[in-house]
Amino acid sequence: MKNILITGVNGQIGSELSEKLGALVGLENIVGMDLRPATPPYQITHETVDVTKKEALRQVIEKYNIDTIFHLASLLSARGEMNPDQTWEVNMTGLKNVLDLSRGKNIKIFWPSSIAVFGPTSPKENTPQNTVVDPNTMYGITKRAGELLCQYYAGKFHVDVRSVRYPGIISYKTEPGGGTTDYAVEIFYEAIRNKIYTCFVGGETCLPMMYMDDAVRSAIEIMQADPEQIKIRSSYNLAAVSFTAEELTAEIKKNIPEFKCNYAPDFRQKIADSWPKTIDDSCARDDWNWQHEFDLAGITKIMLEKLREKLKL
Ligand code: AKB
Repeated sequence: MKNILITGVNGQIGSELSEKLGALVGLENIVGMDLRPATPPYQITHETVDVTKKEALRQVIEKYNIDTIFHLASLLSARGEMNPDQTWEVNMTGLKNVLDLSRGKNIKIFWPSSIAVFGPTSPKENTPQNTVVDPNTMYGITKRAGELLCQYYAGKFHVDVRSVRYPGIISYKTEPGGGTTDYAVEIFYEAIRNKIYTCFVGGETCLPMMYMDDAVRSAIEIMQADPEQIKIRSSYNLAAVSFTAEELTAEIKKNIPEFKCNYAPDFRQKIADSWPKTIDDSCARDDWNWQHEFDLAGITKIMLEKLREKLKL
């Protein structure tokens, strides 16, 4: 990892991954790429380029002599349902461009998949690494197809591509956009600002979640692992904690007793119901020693503390 390109750098994960990687290899060795211009503070070189434009992407890779790509640019599940065509285009063409341009070039790739690869008939509890995958959102379909594409390029063209199936990611720096698990971030903002939140999934909805620091560390650790440790070239199940919206509310109430959460499920409920409640990530734990750090209490404490600072409340 000498010259790193991060696509989708302005997004929830990209903005934090760039900081962590900067501390590791030097900010001068990181290029951020996004559809949108750079967001302040301008710490790294930025290229405003669309991942679906292969020639423009090639120029960025060549200009900076890129040897590692964290390919994060993607549309998420809820937004994806509003524009399935664009979701296919960004998620599939973008990934195929990155894989094609890395063939024969010794470029290592990290690409995030998601629990969205699972669907209505996948087991819901302790969902195994290998099981029924029948996604019913365009986002989930692109993630599953993307996993198979990664596995194919690794096998046929020896592209060193590594991937994890992220759960919902909770963070305070950059807000997520367009995901089904976004309620688990929005709830903290509203608890602090207004002490009331209307949650778009029901209180009983249980989904796997992870704090951003764990998510970023998993990406770096899987990329630092020896190639022999990476036995799965589609994507690894990855887990930290699972909790219901009600359990999250109860944890926030320990800190803000007057906080009230109402539940008004919308179209995202069906998506949430199709996803696992808990995940078996023993392959990641066995193969490259994955371990999460943050539990629900830890996530709640840090989110409330950091958001109070950020919102000056
Ligand atoms: C989403 O909700 O779409 C994402 C995901 C679980 O991949 N956060």
